[in-house]
Amino acid sequence: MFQRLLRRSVPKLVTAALIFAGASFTPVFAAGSSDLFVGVSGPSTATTRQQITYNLSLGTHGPDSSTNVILTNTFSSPVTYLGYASGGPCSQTSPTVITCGPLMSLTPGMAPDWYITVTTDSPGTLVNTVTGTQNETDPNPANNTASWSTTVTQATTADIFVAKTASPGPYYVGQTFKYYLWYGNNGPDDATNAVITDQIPAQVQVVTAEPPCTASGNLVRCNLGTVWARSVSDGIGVTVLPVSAGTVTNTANITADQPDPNQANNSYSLTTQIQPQAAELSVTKTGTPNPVVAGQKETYTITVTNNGPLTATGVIAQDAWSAASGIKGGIAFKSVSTSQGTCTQSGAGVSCDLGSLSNGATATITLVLQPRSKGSLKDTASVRANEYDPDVSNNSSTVVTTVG
Ligand SMILES: [Ca+2]
Ligand SMILES: [Ca+2]
Ligand SMILES: [Ca+2]
Repeated sequence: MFQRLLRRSVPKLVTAALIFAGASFTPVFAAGSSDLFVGVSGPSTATTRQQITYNLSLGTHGPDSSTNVILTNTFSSPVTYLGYASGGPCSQTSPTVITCGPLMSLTPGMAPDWYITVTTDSPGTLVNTVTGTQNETDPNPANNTASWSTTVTQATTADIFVAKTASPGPYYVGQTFKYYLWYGNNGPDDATNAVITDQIPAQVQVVTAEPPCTASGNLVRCNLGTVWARSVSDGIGVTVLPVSAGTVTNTANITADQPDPNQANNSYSLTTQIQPQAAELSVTKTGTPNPVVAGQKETYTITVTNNGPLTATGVIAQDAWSAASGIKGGIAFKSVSTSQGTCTQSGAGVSCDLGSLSNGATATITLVLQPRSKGSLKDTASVRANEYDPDVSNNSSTVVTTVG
């Protein structure tokens, strides 16, 4: 049904079109005569990615007005169209063509200026050829085209970079340490308005940042100004206070005005491990004399050291002895004393409650035993505290004494 209707209607439409084309027809725009002219100017030099603005001028010497005026900008290399002012509207129809207009009526005496702005990534000579068209017959087509040449040089580039280090670890909750920000410029050109930004994770709080860096909360920003080509900075310290244990990954970024051919080194991530609050204790012991004569006294000196960083609390040092071989006559406990706290003996051992030891402090325990016959005497001291100890390898110490 529908196809039959279509078949019937098509011949009628064709007939109507033929009648229209064959009739005497007067166009809407009267094709008068108008000497349209155009001009173009712009910068004679520019760099890649720099904005280039062209001034497009147009007018007519008459006698009639120009109507439906369109200016076509044809470029010798690809451009990016950014916008127009005082005219237009314009649109980019291909990488090398920007079309402006139409201006419906341009009367003799009118001298409008249109402006368009582009950028280019291509160094070399950029030629913009502007051609005006109109509905009217033009007695002088030669002035309907104008062109402007701009020498485009490659913009400067600078390979800036940033790096980050930290003061030597380990790092503990409650103990400040420093991050160091480093930066530089591999060139080839100087970098201007270089800025480092570093958003430090909340696990560590920023305490202070050295100039030229400043901290706003945990965001560190460093306005570096100009970074000379082929230069490397000193480290800029940022003092932080860890507030929770775990892994902290922190990324610093750097930017500058110039295009950077190597973006990979414009950010730097540093991972640090924050330990729980800790006190690293160690114990050493010596025994004199060695060898000792059976029946004589053997004196052990046990030294407990807190290597920090926190004060150790509830420090307990224990010491146990035994016959590694021989000493059938047994081992007699003679005495124990300590520089702090109290020691108690029980069987073949003593336990000393040393209380607290501040960072860097030591406590000394003196133990006297008497092996009663020949053999080998083994004596082991150990230490522990309430705080986490990141290195337990040094928490015990053994001395073997020959009894002759
Ligand atoms: Ca003309
Ligand atoms: Ca770079
Ligand atoms: Ca230890």
